[in-house]
Amino acid sequence: MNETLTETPIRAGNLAAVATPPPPATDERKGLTKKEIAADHPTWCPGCGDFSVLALYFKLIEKRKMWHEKITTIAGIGCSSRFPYFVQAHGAHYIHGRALPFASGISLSRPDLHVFVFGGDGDAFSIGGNHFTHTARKNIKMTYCVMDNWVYGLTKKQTSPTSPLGFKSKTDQWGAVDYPINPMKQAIAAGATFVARTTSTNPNHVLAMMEAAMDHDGFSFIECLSECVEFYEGAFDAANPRKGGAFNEIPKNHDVSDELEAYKLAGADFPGFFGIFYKNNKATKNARESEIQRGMMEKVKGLKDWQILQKNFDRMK
Ligand SMILES: Cc1ncc(C[n+]2csc(CCOP(=O)(O)OP(=O)(O)O)c2C)c(N)n1
Ligand code: SF4
Ligand SMILES: [Mg+2]
Repeated sequence: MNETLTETPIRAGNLAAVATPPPPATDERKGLTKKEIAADHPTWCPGCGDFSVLALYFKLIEKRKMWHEKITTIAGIGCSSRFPYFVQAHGAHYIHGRALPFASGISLSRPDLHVFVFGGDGDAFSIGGNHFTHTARKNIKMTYCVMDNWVYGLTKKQTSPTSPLGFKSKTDQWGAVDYPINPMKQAIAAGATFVARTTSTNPNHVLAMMEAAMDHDGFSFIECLSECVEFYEGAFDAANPRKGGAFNEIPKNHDVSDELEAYKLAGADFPGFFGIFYKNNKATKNARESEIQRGMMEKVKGLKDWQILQKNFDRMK
């Protein structure tokens, strides 16, 4: 900021700007308030589960003292993917299913940012299915929260990859005939290094999962059940004690590094378990690539940019 100001001619009108002190060092800055993080008024239907996920994201930002310039919120397309519109920070409402490759570029080039991706079950597992698999196996550092409502909400009720058998929709008028995917199993098998499940009706649990995911150095994936009150009302009542359902946390003695055990827990009938199923600490793509870059920079130490370029061209001959 000060560099720009020194280049600006000082006139009466901009003296105040010159006198403005630089922002304090980051550790002296106060955390953002909800008012400073909230952008547009969310356009979701009243009662949509996505409101709760957004409110908890704001809480996370407040609690963990993140600042606008250090947060990036990425999404694909869908009701849930409208998320970045409502957050006052950098972000992108990107192409349907392509949020993860976009976020990967940000993560790999800006290690100082917290990269969060939000989206729906269709975005993640239909059109984005292949990106989900590859981002997970590469272990690229980011937090991906899929707001799973078991339906395509934005396009008004088509069967999604998580819709249960028999679900009547515009694409399956006689009831869904395809077996649904299990997001926990899918993520574990793909190589995700943090795999958790929560539900928007349990705010404390959502926040706890978001915090743990954010602290994980790698690809952290959260499936958050988030009811579509318009096209799949009551889908998750069986997971909500206030509606007579059961919220069962993962047993305390579960070893999160045990992949097979995590897989078994993921196979429980709905409502299943909630919490962290699986976690391991293998190196991220971010770390592996920066190691290569460090080695390369060492080799070209002292050379000018054009000499490095020439060396590369020579190697291609
Ligand atoms: C390439 C492409 N194909 C299809 C669509 C239409 N489309 C938009 S959102 C969507 C599905 C959204 O479902 P989901 O990801 O579950 O989000 P929700 O609305 O349920 O939150 C589809 C098929 C699109 N926008 N772009
Ligand atoms: S259609 Fe469903 S998912 Fe979309 S905003 Fe409305 S309740 Fe939420
Ligand atoms: Mg959906």
